[in-house]
Amino acid sequence: MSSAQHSRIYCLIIVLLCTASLSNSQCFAEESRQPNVLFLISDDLNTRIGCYGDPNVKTPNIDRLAARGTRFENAYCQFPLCGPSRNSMLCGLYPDATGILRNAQIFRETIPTRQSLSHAFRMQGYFAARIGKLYHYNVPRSVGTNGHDDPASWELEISPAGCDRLIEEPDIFSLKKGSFGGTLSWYASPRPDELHTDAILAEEADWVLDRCAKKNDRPFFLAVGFFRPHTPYVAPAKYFEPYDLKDMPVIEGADVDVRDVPPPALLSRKKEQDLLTDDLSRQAIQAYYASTTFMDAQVGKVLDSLDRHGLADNTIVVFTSDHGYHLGEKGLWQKQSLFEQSARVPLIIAAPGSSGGKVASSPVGLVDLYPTLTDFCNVEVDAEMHGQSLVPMLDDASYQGRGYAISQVLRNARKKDKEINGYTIRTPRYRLTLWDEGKKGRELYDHDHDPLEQTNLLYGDGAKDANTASVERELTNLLHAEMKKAMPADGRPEVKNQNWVIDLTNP
Ligand SMILES: [Ca+2]
Repeated sequence: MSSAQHSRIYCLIIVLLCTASLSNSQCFAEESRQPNVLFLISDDLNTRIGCYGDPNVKTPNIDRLAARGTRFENAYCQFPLCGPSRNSMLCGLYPDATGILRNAQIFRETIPTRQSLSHAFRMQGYFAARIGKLYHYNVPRSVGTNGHDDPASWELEISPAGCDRLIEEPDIFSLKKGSFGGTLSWYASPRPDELHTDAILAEEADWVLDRCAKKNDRPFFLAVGFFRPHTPYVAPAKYFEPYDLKDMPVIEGADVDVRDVPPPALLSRKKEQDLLTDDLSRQAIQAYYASTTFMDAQVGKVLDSLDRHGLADNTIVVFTSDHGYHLGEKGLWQKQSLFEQSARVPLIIAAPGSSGGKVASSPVGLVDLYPTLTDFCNVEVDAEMHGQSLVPMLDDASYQGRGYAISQVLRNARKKDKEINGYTIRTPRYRLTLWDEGKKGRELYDHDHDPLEQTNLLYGDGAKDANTASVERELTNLLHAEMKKAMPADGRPEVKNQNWVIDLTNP
């Protein structure tokens, strides 16, 4: 072989190598265009925050996220309780299809082959990490453990515990001595931010984002689940200062308000709440607000970290909560009602390349987040979805989409023969709620005239006007159609208590 032939062959090899490496780098470039996801979720946060129009509560960081994204004015959880809501949201299915209607259970016990939201991202090469509470946790006892987590959902899990869990429990005031998770309880901590669990979560998020920025060969799905303002409302004392006790809004006239409400609607009330005087109510509201502002400050640290690491331009950011929260409305506190205060959640999505400060008002659900994020990030999913993609609303906030949201709850969940199922549908104008198919009560509220849901248009046995009757009929049909879509042919999947760590070698 002549040297000319040699050099031609070398040239050919070099050209082939270059072509191969070019197509590789093009391929990487294409992959790296898949956006990252930063999924921020608060626990038990209602819409009493600045960008939702609350005049008192200070949430400058959530507000600035809203200013650069789309705020969903009418977003609803599918079940106003941690475990069922989070399983529904992270599976993209209604609770009747996940079979999870109680806390301390996970969908791997009912529908083990379902890919959770972050699991779907993992299967397409994303790095998925969890910091804090995404699935159900027994708060505060499980803080510092993985709680009722799904290991297949994450490549990395970080579950820190701060002074609120490790040191301060003996100092926390509670309506029921020694009970902090399900009972109204609060404490203005003398310790600084950085010792508290939620601040440690933000610090860990900074560490993970630093790693993602330095080693950016794969897009990431980072989920950060804050524990506040879930009870116990523990926050550093300085966050209590902006909230003067005398200014805390105590609800009056709840007894009159609920006279037209069927009894199952009020069954979330807890006995110890009879102990709440007006003064204790003010303290509870103050501590809830303080915890909200403290959590907001931690959201700010994570958003700052995203900016500092140069990741904001290619990251879609979601901020939400697992359900809303009563602070005395209807005589109720906490969650598990189907009224607006408990079913409604804050939801903000800031997508790269989208203009900010938009407000979408058509009703949407947390069940929509799975199809939205997979759609936006081009993550292929070949599975049934009960939600809709909200991507069109990120472009045009006036887009109506499906136009309604469904929530449900289970009463007497521990007494099988006394169970009552409640379902509610929220349209842009109305909320219709049926208890045991209406046999145990019906409610209809007209939000155009009654945003606080104080007049049940279906109360009493008297004749209804033609319009009310027609709205009731139309919404009942819509609700039934959606319930039918959610319920598997052979009923809710049964919970089989088992070890839910699935075989990751054959996912
Ligand atoms: Ca919760």
